[in-house]
Amino acid sequence: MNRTTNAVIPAPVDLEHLEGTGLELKDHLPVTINHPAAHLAAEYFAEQLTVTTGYAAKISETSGEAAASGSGVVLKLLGDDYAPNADGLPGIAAESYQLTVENGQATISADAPAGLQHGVTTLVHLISKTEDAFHVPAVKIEDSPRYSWRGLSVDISRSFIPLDELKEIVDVLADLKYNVLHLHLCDDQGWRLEIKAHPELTATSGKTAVDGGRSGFLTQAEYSELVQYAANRSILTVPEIDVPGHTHALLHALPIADVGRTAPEEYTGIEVGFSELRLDDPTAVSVLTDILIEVAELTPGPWIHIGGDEPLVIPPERYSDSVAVAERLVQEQGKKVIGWNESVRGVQDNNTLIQHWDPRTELPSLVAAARRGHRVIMSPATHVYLDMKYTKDHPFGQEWVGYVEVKDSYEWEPTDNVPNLPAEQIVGVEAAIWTEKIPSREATLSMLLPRLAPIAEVAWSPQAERDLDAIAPRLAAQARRWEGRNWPYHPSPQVDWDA
Ligand code: TNX
Repeated sequence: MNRTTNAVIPAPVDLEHLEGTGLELKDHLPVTINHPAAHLAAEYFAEQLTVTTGYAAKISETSGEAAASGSGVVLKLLGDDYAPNADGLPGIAAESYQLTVENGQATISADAPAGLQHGVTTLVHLISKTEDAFHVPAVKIEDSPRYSWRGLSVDISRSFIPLDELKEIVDVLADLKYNVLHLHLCDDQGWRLEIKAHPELTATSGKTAVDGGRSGFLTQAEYSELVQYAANRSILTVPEIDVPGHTHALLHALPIADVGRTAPEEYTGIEVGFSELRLDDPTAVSVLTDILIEVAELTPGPWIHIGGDEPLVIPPERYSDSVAVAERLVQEQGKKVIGWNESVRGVQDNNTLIQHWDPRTELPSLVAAARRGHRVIMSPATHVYLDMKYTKDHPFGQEWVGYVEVKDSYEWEPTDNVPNLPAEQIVGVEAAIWTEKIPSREATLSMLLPRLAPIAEVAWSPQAERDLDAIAPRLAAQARRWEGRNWPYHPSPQVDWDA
């Protein structure tokens, strides 16, 4: 078998090899679209074609049913309603696509632009180099995602990640059909989003980071540029303003330390759970409101994440009340709420989404919350915390939950990760990268890759007995493309990268 004929990650629902010739790629490859709304996907393909092969694409639009003749790529948009669903996502039907490659032509059809984008991504994954030509084999693929929410949470507080690198992470996400970029914008060690009502937040806490590492912040213009860049790749941005804990950087920057539980010195260590913004205090509530007004205005998607994790020093009742306040303040800005596990102790609205992360605690309360109607994002640290070291001697990352090798990120099943959690309440899967011990672009990308690929498959592909052998050869094939794109990955010994 030519493994490159089946190199696609995440694995499609159905892939059938066809007789006959596939598609030979060449410079000025014709790409024909049937509708202006297919243009973004065509441009995305053109970009990927160039980075993969060096060839340019020639995009043209034909009206109605007319399809291009001769050799090339045809994108057919079949539907006309592309409005996002109530979660701000395209939804399963809109992300589905069909791809046929046969006799010199690749045809992708989908109801919505998101489906076309996934189709062209699959086409790019199928490209293989034979001697000196680039070739796509003859195949027929029918594909649609298992879960509608497939995300990555990125901590830019502990170590800052500048706009260009965040865009690169978005490129990696798009390449694996992820559709949510969750930004952890503030924590004890740094504040990373410009807030016009309180410029001190970034003027002071934009300058700090763990261990004097990478600091900085996103201006509002940069944040909007990132949100748009992601949206152009069918990726929704979810900002997180973590309260009431993880708030030392805010308390350090603003003269309201008396409504906090920590001293005003900067904090650059990696302890968690020691800070508190007192949301029983009107000044603190008004500052948080100012912040949420701007975050809501800047964010087209429906969600704001309120964090709520690790309230280790906060009296239980005050913690629950604070979470309820934060939930209400976000809703007052017209947004829906997400909180980490612990927030189930305070949230009032069953529509609030709960993000499961901690395998050690909160499991019964999480199950109870799901039974009350809360939907759940699955981010079990043991499988999807990509700040965990691969092995003991790995130079980057932490190990509080253990080591997360490629196999661990692949061989797990969202529906049986938390005993008794009703499967129908699971909205999807989100990986996370915390940056206490991830100080550079190289470190970040090599923690993400390859592990983001198996996790993408858990979230996208049909439920299956997963074992590493099923994905290892495809990881090796995709790694060639990662090299071509200068995306560093960790060459885990669990995979034969020369296969
Ligand atoms: C737990 S995950 C945290 C973060 C840390 C992370 C390190 C979560 C909701 N809280 O504050 O950065 O562990 O792995």
